Amino acid sequence: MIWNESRECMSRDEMMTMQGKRLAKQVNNVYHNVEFYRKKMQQLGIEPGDITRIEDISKLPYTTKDDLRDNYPFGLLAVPQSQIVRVHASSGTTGKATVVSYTRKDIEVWSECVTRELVMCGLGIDDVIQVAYGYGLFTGGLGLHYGAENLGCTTVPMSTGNTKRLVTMMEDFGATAIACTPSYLLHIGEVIEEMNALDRIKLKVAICGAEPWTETMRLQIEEKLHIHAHDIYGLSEICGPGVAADCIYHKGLHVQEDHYYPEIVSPDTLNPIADGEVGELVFTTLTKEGMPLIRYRTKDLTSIDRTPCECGRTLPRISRFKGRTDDMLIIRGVNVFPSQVEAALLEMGEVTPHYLMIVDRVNNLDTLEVQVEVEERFFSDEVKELENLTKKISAVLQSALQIAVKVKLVEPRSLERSMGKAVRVIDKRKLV
Ligand code: DLL
Repeated sequence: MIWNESRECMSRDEMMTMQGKRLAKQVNNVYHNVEFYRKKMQQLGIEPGDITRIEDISKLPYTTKDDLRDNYPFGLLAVPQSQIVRVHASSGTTGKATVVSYTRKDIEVWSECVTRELVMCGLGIDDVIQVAYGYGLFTGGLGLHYGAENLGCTTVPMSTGNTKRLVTMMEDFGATAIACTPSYLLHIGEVIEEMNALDRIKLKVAICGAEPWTETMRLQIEEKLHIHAHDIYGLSEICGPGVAADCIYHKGLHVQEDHYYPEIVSPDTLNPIADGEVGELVFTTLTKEGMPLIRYRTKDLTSIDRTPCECGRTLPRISRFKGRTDDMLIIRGVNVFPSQVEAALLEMGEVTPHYLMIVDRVNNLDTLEVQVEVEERFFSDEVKELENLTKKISAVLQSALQIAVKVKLVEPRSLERSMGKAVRVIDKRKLV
C-alpha cells in the first residue's frame, strides 16, 4: 500500500514544478522573516525574485550546525514564537544544544511523512507498534508516535529502558511492530531469547534508525527475530525521523522530497555531485513554517538514485549511510561530539585537556569510557580523593552528554601525545 499516492508516485516533471514553486515561496518567506537569511542573501546579491525554479537552488547559501548555534535558541524562527507548539533539541558541537521549533502545521507534515514511511514498511491500522525510541527532547519517540497514531496503529509509547517489561508487553499486547535503534533491537533480541519468548511474540516488522548500521546487521536481525527490518533516517534539524526510509525492496531510502529537498554535494568544494556518487547530503525544507532551513549541510555521506523503484514510488532513494564528514559519534542513539567532552573537562580545572574516549558495544549496548589525565597538583595517592574526583567528573560528563559515562582517571602525561591530529576516540564497535 502507498499512503499518499498523488505525492509519492508523482512524475519527475510534476514534482520538480511543485518543488520550484515551493522553493520560491520559502525563499521569499525566509528573506522577509529571518534576518539571518536576508543578510546571507544580500551578501550574495540574491533577491527572492531570482529563485523561480528548483534548479535555482544552487544560487542559495548553505546553512550549518554552527549557524544554528549562533542563533540559539530561537533566532532562526520565521514565525512569531506564539505559533510554535513544540521544541526539540539534539547535541550541538559544544555547550549549546541544537534547538528546533515546530508550528502545528510542521508537526502535521512531519507526522504525514512518518506515516508514509510506516506504510512503506508494511504497517496498517491493525498493527500494534511499540515505540522504543527515547521520548523527550530527542525526536525519535514523539516523531514515530505521531506518525503511528496518524496511521491508526495501536501505538504503545514504551520509550527506552526496562527491556524485560518491553518483551512481556510485546507478548501480552500482541505487538506486531517495534521502532527503536538497531543496536537496541539486537539487545531486545537477546532478552527475547533469555525469556524464551520468540514463539510467543507476534512481531513482524522493525523500524530502525538514528544511528549507522549495515545491511549485514539488518539481515541478521531479520533472521534472528523472523521479522522484516527497515532503515529509517532523519535528523532533528529537518524534522526528526521521517526524512527517508526504505521500502520492502530495500534498495535505498525513499526521501520525502516534496517537503525535504535533497542535494548531494562535495564536502570540499560544495559543488553538486552526480547521481550515484557519494557526497554530503544537503536538505532544504520546502514547506517548513517554524524554522525553515535552506541548504542545510547534514554532514552525512551518501549517494542518490532517482530511477523508479519496483514499489511504484518515484521518490528518489539515498543509499545506506557511508559515514559522516565530522567527528560526531552516535552512542545509544545520542549524538556526541568529542568537543563536548573537552569543553566540560576544561571547565572543571582539576583535569588536563588530555582525554581519550573509548566507545564499545557490550551485549549489544553501547558503552562510553572516558580516560582523563588529572592535573599533577590534584593527583594524589589517596584512594578516597581520587574516587571523589572520578564521581565528580562522571557527573559533569553525564550532564553534558546526557548518557552514562564511565570515567577512568589516569596519571599525568600517561595518555599518548600526538604529533598530528590528536586521537581522541577509539571506537571498538564493529559494525558487522
Ligand atoms: O536521530 C532522528 C531519528 C530518530 C532518525 C529515530 C531515525 C529514527 P538526530 O538525533 O538529530 O536525529 O541525529 C541525526 O543521526 O545526521 C545521522 O548521522 C544519524 N542517523 C539517523 N538515522 C540514521 C540511519 C535522529 N538510519 C543523525 N542511518 C543523522 C545512519 C543515521 N545514520
